[in-house]
Amino acid sequence: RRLSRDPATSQPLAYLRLRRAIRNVVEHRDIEPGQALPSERDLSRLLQLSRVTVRKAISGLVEEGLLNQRHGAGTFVAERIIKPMSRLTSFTEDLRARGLNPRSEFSERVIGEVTPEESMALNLSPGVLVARLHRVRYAKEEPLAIERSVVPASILPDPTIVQDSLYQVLEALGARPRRALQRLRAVSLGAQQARLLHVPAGSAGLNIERRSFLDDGRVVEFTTSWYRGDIYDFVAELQTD
Ligand code: 16G
Repeated sequence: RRLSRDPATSQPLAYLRLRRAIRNVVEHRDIEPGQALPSERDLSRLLQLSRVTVRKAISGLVEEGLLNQRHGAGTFVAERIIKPMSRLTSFTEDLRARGLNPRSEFSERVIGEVTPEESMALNLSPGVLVARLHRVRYAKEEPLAIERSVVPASILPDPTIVQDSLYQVLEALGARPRRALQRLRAVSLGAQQARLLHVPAGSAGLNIERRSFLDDGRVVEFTTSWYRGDIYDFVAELQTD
């Protein structure tokens, strides 16, 4: 944190301020998805910032998945939803950052006994109680994903308190996930899932399993999701050993 501040003024550095300003523009949809940002040169002239500062701010937002760069064509607000794989964020946070209003429709919010599969995933003994949430997740009227979350009832005793964001509720309970393991695989969506997601049966989807952990190593969620393949891009930065 200290490194990101100007030691003389203790103000956030210029590129971080610009990054926040552009993030605000995207969040408020002052520039719509698919539309271009002013060129690097125009931004630097307009804002009296160096090209290096502008470039640094933009490349940070490209990494976050909010902006796209097309070689020679410029920088655009991302149209598809680009999810960096190395960040442990929630659906609600991802959508809000894009100026989209997240909403959930629950078909299940109950307490029940853990199944054998869940007890393995959550590291729980047989017979223990878990909270189960089953919902379709929307941006405004558009369904984007189906999600089934299982959380130990010792952490979430009353699943009906989750109205929008599971992670916000967990945070309020002092159990915000800190680390997660995630597996993705390509699937073709069955008739029922396709109907819920408003896409033709057989459309491409991403089946994602996430197990999230607390600092003390307890598993806090086991979530299985079906994300629409026509909307989501999952990206990761790779490094050599
Ligand atoms: C994301 C997570 C899911 C988590 C949910 C919480 C993926 C593939 N899955 O959808 O595991 O439970 O966010 O979102 O990213 P919420 O706080 O908005 O309920």
